[in-house]
Amino acid sequence: PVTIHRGDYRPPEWQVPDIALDFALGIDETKVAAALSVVRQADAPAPLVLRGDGLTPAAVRVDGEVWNDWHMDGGDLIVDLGERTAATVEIETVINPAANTQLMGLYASNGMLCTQCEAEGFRRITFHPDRPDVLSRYRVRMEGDKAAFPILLSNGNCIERGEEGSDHWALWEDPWPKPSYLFALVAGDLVVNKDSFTTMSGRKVDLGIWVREGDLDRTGHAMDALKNSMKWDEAVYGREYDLDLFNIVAVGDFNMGAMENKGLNIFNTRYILADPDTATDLDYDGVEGVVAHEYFHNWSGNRVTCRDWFQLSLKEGFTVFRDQSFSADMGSPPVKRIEDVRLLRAAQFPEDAGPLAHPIRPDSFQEISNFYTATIYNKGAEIIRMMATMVGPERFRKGTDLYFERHDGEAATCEDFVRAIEDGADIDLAQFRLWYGQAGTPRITARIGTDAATGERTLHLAQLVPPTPGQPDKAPMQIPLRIKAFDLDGGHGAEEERLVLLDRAEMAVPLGRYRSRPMLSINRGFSAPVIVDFAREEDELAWLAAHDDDPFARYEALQQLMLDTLVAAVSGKGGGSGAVIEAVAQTLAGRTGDPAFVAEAVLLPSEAFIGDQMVTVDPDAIRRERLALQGAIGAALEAEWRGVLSGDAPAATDLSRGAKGGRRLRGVALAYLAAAGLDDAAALAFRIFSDADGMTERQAALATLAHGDSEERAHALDIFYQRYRDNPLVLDKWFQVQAWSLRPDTVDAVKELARHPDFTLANPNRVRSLYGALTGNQAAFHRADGAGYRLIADLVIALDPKNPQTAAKMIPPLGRWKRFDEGRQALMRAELERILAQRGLSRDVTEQASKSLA
Ligand code: HT7
Ligand code: ZN
Repeated sequence: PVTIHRGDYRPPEWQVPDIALDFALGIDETKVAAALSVVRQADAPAPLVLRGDGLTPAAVRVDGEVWNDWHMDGGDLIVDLGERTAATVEIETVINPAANTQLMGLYASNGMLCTQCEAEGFRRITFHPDRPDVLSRYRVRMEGDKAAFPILLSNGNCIERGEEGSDHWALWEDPWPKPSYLFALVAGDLVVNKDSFTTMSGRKVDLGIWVREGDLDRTGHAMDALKNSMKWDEAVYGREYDLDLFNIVAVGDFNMGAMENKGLNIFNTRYILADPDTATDLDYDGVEGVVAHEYFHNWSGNRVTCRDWFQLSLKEGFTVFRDQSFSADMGSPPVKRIEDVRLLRAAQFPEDAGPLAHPIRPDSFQEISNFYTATIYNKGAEIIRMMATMVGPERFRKGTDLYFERHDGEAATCEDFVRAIEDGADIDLAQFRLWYGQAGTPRITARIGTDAATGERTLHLAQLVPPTPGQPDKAPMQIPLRIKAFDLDGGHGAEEERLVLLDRAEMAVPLGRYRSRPMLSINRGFSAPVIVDFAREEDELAWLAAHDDDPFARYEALQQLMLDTLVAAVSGKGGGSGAVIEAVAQTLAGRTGDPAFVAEAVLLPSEAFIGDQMVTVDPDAIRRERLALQGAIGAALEAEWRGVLSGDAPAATDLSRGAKGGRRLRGVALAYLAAAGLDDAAALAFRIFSDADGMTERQAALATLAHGDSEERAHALDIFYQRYRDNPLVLDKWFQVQAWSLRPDTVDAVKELARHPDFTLANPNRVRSLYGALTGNQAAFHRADGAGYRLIADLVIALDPKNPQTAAKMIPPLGRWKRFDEGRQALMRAELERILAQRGLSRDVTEQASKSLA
């Protein structure tokens, strides 16, 4: 495969200011006639390179004449336009949406036609430069059978429509120039939830959420989220929507979460459909967050787009930061921060520590689809967050205002963003820029020193950015650390939080005079995406868990206490669980304040996160010790957990913060009681399952039962299946809870479930719900005999010819082999080699598997 390098970027030789597309729609055959008005940018004659993937040109015309000066270069169409500096190039292609199992380009999903063009899907529809720095105004005519496709949608505004026999057609025009990756088209039998929003300048925008008949009453939450997002972006960033129409369409077969096409977002149904009976509170939050994310792209991504795909984090990191801030404002800021950090640690830290590590602005890639990663998205968001932390909200807003003003209508770079923040917020980010180029999670060691004569305390900080593939040596970064040193003796007066900018390999920070060692709260709010090594005694962590005034820091202290206990137990140096039980009890005692926070804080660290603390991960010991600690906490605090569960659950229709938090804590309480092995645990879980009036309680109880081997387990799984077998999103949950199970036979169960009549490789949600859940189940996936690895490799091999993008996403867990014992290492490598030995492997899987072996 060819490697593309960031340094090789050259501006386009031809621009395409206008493009007219004419679609004659059919499920197995769609004819596309494209007319590209092209304008040469280069001084000297240059061939027009139009990218194509699986296309054959049925006809080529230039300025209305049949044209023969063209040839194919691989899949691309090269048109020789001689001395011309401008021309209209017309090309006809024919595509088969029904055969498009990759779900890129124009494809059929459940009888409807839809598109996915980011990153390089447009070239599967028609020949085009298909690069984000070529921006065009689009005029799209679509025609098709009225009965099959009663609804015809594209970007912008519908300016004309008409009928011809059994066909009808629509003409759409988008006034805003856009790159091809933002093009979209939908044709199908859909119903709409209509609403409107009046923008800050008083313009009325028509809103529509389009779904299948029968799904309409599950679109209310998405609509509320959309209107809240539009309002929030005006209030917080001064960004107003810029078309008279904003449509969202939900499709069942989708490779990712959603897509921000201009004026016509296309969503995975998972992030649109929600009602209390079928969606959990977390699903509701997911809908809100993704609707916001896609809407925010209208400015951070569409109005200001990316120059090339190496700049992907310019739109994704910034937009994730924006959607995180929005969700925090809509709910509980500390809980949202905990969730975001937990995700970063679960998905991004391992990526940064493994063979696929890359900076948020990568230097090279083979297949761009492989770079829609937690690093680009979530670490990218952390890097924007650090800039916001360093300058504060007002100056940050000045910076973003300047960014939008300077680059509106342009294809920009990460460097453009940093420069706008520098100029608008008045800050020097010269050293901070290293975050864009250096991969790896910085490790900070912290130590408190004392001057015995004066009582003066000093915080000694040292940073190390670990080597990553292709980057053996790293320079020290600029790392903003929010710190506070509490004085337990009261001699120090009121402590202030401080922002320390660690910008050298080593640094000493004077703390002041403290009679006894201060309680140091460091990286409060997770102000930097780093790992802090700071040895603290149990009692210090317990004090911070109970008293720190930063809720995130309280959560961190309790997690660290749990982590230290678990790591010690796994390495055979366990000192008992008393301190953890005591700290959990204390936290639980404050549950009336914010039950969602308490629920997060008392959760044990995941098996994977415990493994990340170890030199060699021992999945079986981690499973054993984690279950033991969970059981001990469950038993010791049985009365408290029962207290949480006593009384009725909040009504499922109550989506207030308190009700959601209450349900979350009830789920945690049930899990602790079950882990304690109490005689009535299965019966209790089954009763909660049966009495539940909504999916949050029902799924939590089912997941708890799924870990065990009670009669109630089989019964509940059967009831759930029978009730929801016709609802694909809920059926995904049925597959998922079984693949998450802590039972020792989970790999065999997953193998069996893959043969279930409702399992299909054609639907990415279903694949993720079964196999994705398995790779997240550490002890199952890493079963010592390699059965988990074999299953995933078999999946990759079977899925690659159908959907290489989804297949490639399953590989990274196999690439973490260096972290395991020799036996597992050999088994994991053997599966990666087996994948690579397949003939006709996609570029996506080849890149991921070969890099994973390195
Ligand atoms: N910007 C969107 C990316 C996306 C995508 C990328 C590759 C293949 C399929 C895809 N679907 C959507 C999603 C987002 O970040 O908003
Ligand atoms: Zn995005």
